[in-house]
Amino acid sequence: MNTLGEIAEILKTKKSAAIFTHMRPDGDTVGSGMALCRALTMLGKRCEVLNEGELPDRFGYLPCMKEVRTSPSFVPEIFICVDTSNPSRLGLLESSYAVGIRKRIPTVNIDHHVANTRYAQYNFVRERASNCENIAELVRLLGVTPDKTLADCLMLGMVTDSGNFSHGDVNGDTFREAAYAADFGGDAAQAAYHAMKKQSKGRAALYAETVSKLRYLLGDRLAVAFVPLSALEKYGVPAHATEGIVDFGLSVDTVEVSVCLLEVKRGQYKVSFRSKGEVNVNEVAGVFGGGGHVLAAGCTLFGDLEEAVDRLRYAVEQRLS
Ligand SMILES: [Mn+2]
Repeated sequence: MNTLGEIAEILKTKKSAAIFTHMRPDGDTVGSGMALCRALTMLGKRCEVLNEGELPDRFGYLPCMKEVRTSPSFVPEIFICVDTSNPSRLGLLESSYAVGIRKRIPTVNIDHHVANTRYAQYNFVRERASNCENIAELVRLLGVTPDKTLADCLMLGMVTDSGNFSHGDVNGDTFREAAYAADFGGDAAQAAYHAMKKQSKGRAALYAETVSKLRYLLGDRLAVAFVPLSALEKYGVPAHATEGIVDFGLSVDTVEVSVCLLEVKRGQYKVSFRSKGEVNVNEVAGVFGGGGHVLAAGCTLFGDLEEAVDRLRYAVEQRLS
């Protein structure tokens, strides 16, 4: 492992960088990427942020997000992955990353996921409510004074990954870094509305239908939500509109673990987990080849829905006291 100070010194010696963000991008990965890109650009370096696909509209309130590209436009002196626990999380960009390694482009990994595999040449992994807290510290170590755009990018990641400062892993550092971003113009209220709360009528209807069909297992300690492909079609919403549904189950007082299964194609489900703390859902997701954090994780399951629910129920049951 390296220190952020060492990584700052390495970045200062490079004239250009490509910043990789993870698939199904969230506010923390794009916030980390754009904030760091802006800092490096202010230092006179050529820099771009990459993501495998188009960004969700909810990040569009920050005009700089339009600059995120789906493929590299130049060969940089260094690769930086942010908020990405392993290279397969880069999705379609994993091959670009692998080509760079073959060309001996040095790699940096800056992340906050407990399951991070330390896959780069230079690694900084520190568990925090958001990776943007790590990036805020790096920005200071780079000697950059944030402008409003940079501060808004940091705030986006901190607000979204901390559940609007409500998750169990929020600590003093979260608030200190949020205060730092706010001091330079980062708008927390705007981030919370545009990136978290705002929804279309279709999404509101999908949400209402899904939570009305919530199932309770293991003596009401496990909540299971299911979103079939047909529901996305019925309400005309994209798959990422299901984000947040898993949090509803956890709000029920008896529930320790909440799960949401999103049917991505016939017989294949993207599974999201949330825990109140008794169960380490990073471990539960790990049983099925996934991972994430102690309180929030994900994996993919295949096969019949009822069998998938049974496997999840068993894995959670083993970890409930
Ligand atoms: Mn994150």
